[in-house]
Amino acid sequence: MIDILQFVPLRPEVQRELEARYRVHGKDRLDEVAGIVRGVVTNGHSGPPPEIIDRLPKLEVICSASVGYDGIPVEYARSKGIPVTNTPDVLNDDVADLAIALMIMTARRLVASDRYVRTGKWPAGGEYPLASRASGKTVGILGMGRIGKEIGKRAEAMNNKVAYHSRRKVADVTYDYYPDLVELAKASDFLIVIIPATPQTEKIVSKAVIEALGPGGILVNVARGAVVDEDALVQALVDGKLGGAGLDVFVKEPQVPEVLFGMDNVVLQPHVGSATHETRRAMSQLVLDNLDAQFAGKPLLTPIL
Ligand code: 8YV
Repeated sequence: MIDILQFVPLRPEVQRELEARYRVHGKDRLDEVAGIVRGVVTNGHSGPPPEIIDRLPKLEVICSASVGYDGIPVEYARSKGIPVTNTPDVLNDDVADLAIALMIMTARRLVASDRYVRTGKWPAGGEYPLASRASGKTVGILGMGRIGKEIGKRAEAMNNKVAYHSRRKVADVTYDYYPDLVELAKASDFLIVIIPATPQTEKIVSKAVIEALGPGGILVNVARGAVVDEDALVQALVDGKLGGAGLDVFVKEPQVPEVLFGMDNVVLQPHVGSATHETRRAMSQLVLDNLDAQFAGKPLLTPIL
């Protein structure tokens, strides 16, 4: 049997299949099995780092249960002739749904109003304060890839005007393209962030972008914490220079700036973009399918190119 080093578990029904087909070892057995493992199962945050890759002389493939791969040294692996696969497309709907949910929940203050009811404040407090519409507005999308396009469809279905910024104009969308992110933020009521975390995108949502979105604007981040200047975001919210934020990702997960906890114009989620039974199963299955393809000598299904 082929030996696999597993950094993160797959969904139980797929994990059983993985263990039926391969000899699976946990990270804790790295020292004993480093010389024999031919595949690694991981996710976008868990490596393996270059120094671990160097300890695996027989490694042929790294399969990640994630669409993002900022936690995997893809170029380094590639330089060693080791392809990396991820799990695109199967999670597009979940992440797009969450982005729109965060947009609506933040604009309409739904988490705070829910808390108002649950804590028994309604009877004495009377009508909950008015909030803001999440439709009929301008939704700016940073990143027009497969998930960004799904977000655009949903935003348009809510009678919003959609505009976007990406490195270059995308051929198969008709939304207004803004080559300058600050200008997009100025023109938007909502700015939804769905770009990969790379050295080039680190803190791309800068203080200037946040303040251009302004006191009437809401930032939604379903990408990675690293693509936003989190200190500037927090300060803008504290100073009232940003209208609100719906955040599923943070720089130092699972640590979240505690000053955000008391803000009714902020919605916080624990990185649940793809966290449904259906999607995580599909991601796990795609990991297994890529492993099987590799060791059957067939083309990988979703290699990172
Ligand atoms: C998962 C994600 O949180 O796909 C990604 O890039 O961030 C999420 O789908 C994570 O990778 C766990 O599998």
